Amino acid sequence: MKSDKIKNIHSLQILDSRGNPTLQVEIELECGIRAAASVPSGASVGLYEACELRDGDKSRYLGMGVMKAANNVNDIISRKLIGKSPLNQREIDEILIEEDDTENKSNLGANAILGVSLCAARVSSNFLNLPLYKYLGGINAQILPTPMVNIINGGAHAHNGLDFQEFMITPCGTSNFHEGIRMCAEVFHCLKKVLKEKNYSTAVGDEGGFAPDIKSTREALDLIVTAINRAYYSTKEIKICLDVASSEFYNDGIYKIKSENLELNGAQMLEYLKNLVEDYPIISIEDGMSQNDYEGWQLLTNELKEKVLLVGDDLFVTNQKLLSEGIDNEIANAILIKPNQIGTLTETLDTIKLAKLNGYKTIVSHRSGETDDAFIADLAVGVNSGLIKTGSISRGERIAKYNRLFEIEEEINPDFQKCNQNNYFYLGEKAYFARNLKNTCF
Ligand code: 2PG
Ligand code: MG
Repeated sequence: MKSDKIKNIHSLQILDSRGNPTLQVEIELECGIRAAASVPSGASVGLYEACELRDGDKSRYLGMGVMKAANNVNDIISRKLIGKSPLNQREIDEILIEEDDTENKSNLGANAILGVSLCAARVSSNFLNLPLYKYLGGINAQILPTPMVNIINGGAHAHNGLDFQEFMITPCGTSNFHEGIRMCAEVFHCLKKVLKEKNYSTAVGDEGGFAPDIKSTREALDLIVTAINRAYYSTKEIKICLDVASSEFYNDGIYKIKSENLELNGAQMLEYLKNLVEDYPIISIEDGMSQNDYEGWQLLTNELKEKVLLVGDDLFVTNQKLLSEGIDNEIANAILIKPNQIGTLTETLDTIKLAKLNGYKTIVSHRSGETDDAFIADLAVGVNSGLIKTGSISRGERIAKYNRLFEIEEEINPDFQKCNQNNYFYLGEKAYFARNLKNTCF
């Protein structure tokens, strides 16, 4: 029998899509099987996220190096894990958590820990000769996620005047993943033409969406609706999702919307968002209120939970405890899932399980700083997440995830061109009424 024991773990400092250092981890088993995984990094980071360990040495990569984290993998973590089987994912992750021994993984670094955790899963799937999504989800890993495709970048992801961070589109009622991406790609290309006609820049931001110097949220939304129509779709077929990322412009109880010279309290922010939902085909709002404005979140949820997905990103940071509090207080109805916010695969899976048990939608997500590692594509299928947010129809590190999903779709159902919604998470018109959605895909 070939041995599944870990023989070697090695971490290398590589670069992410913003040109900042990040970690790649490689694991080799005694039987010679290997795998590698790399770690993404955020720009608009939630206050309660696990800690990304950076060297802080200003003379190297302006302090952004991750050599300490890499050395933690090569030294402390290697010593703990060599000889163990990566097939015991929970045991591996528990050892990492115990060795770190801090609430936010600041000792070894969540980047060091996550790299090893993800790599353990991938090397296990290689050992068992299973595709990663099947290793994660077994024979139940059958459903391709609906994409939320970023087409305009603002906030911390672009140097323009837009306060909101992400403007995304999502296809409704297509019968397979390929078709959904095709529709979004067509709108993306039409938006480029629309922007050119208006003499706006068509350069892209961190997540591959355009980053024109647009003057307001409404102007961005108008341009998107024009592009949807220009691509011969209606706003019944393609809807809009927003990541307001409002924690970035919230201070002392006030939301400062610079582009419109507005200073809003929680109740006024709710009115602002409500008006947008009334005027545009918006079906999902992420971080509509700040991570520090629980009251605002309560108002938002009471008012809009039957109409749109209210997604907690900074609010929950993929953390079971924070999600539990949200569930108890009936806040939000969906959660963004970013493995590096919490730091291990096991904790990520536990948070997803808790969300599903309580009827919260799950959206597996990239970070604004990415590598070409497509782990989250397999994760989204493995856990039947239903939704994925992984950037625009441009930039290799975003496309890597879509291309991986194309491969998975063909593997799951070679006849996908003809398939019905049984193996595709179908977001029909009514499906956005999130609480009633429980049976759609799980
Ligand atoms: C977000 C993410 C990903 P960042 O806020 O949802 O889009 O951005 O990785 O910069 O936190
Ligand atoms: Mg977000």
